[in-house]
Amino acid sequence: MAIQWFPGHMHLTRKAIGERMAEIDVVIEMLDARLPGSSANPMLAELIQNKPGLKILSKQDMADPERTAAWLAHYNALPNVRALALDTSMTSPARALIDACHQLAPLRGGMVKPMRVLICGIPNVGKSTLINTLKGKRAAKTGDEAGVTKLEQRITLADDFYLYDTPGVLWPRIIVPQSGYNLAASGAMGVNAFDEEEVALELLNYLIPRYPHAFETRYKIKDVSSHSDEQMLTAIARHRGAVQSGGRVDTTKAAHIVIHDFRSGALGRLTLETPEEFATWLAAGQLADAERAERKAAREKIKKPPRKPAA
Ligand SMILES: Nc1nc2c(ncn2[C@@H]2O[C@H](COP(=O)(O)OP(=O)(O)OP(=O)(O)O)[C@@H](O)[C@H]2O)c(=O)[nH]1
Ligand SMILES: [Mg+2]
Repeated sequence: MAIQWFPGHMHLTRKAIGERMAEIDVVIEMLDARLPGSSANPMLAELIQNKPGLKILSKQDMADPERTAAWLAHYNALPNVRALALDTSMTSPARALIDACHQLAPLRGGMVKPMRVLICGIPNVGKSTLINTLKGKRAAKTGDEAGVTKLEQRITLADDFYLYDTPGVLWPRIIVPQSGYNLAASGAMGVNAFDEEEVALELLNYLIPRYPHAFETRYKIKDVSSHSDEQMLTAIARHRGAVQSGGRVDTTKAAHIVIHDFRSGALGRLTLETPEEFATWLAAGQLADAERAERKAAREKIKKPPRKPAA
């Protein structure tokens, strides 16, 4: 089943970002380095129009370094796009972002024409953490759950440099099923939007063939590649003592553990997609979406037969 999450405040944020855009010089889109393609908002291109854009891959300290390098090369090869990877809590690398903004909007700066930068991205990606790191203190509230920032907030970094923190937004329809799972795994969605067991099984399905040692080390299970995903979940439950009375293993609890370990980095540095994989998923998602639209149009045609011309 496809996972979707678009609560009402996201509609309002989308509208607020659109209205603010006229007075913004650089737009920073924060992507999760473990799922760059899936965490990119397809609505953003239309919102930011022709503004210079900077992509920040956050949480690079938890992502596979080789894959982060591949994603950066992919973005930096695109026209008018610059990309940097950061651990958003580290001060000196975060300051590279200020230089990048000045390069992208060289005519801005000074009291008369202050630099105005808007930071947007999916929930829980690290927008507020980055702002606090740049500001050097807790200017914005942060937290390990989706939807911590509720209202847009302006932070003055220097007399001539303003940053706008925005609440995280997703988009009304996620057409790539893998993106739905990856977003749920990353913590971008509310806990009631998805089934943890389904998301954990998808995580195991993708990660075990690519990072078998991470699972062997973390859960002390030998030869993980010979296990099915369901068997892995059961083995993890046993390893963690998630066994109910009567000896039944608690796979719901094991699913929660897997997701938690992925989010906290306890499984090591892992990335859920490569640029090539994401391009394939996106093409399939777009095709399925076009077919869905066609079927819907055909159904509506049957429902509403054309009116007979007036006699
Ligand atoms: N390891 C690591 N954790 C990070 C990084 N950036 C943010 N986090 C953690 O991710 C969680 C979410 O961070 P926030 O800054 O609140 O995220 P946000 O994008 O402002 O989220 P919303 O306001 O909900 O949209 C927090 O627990 C942060 O400590 C990073 O670069 N590395
Ligand atoms: Mg926030």
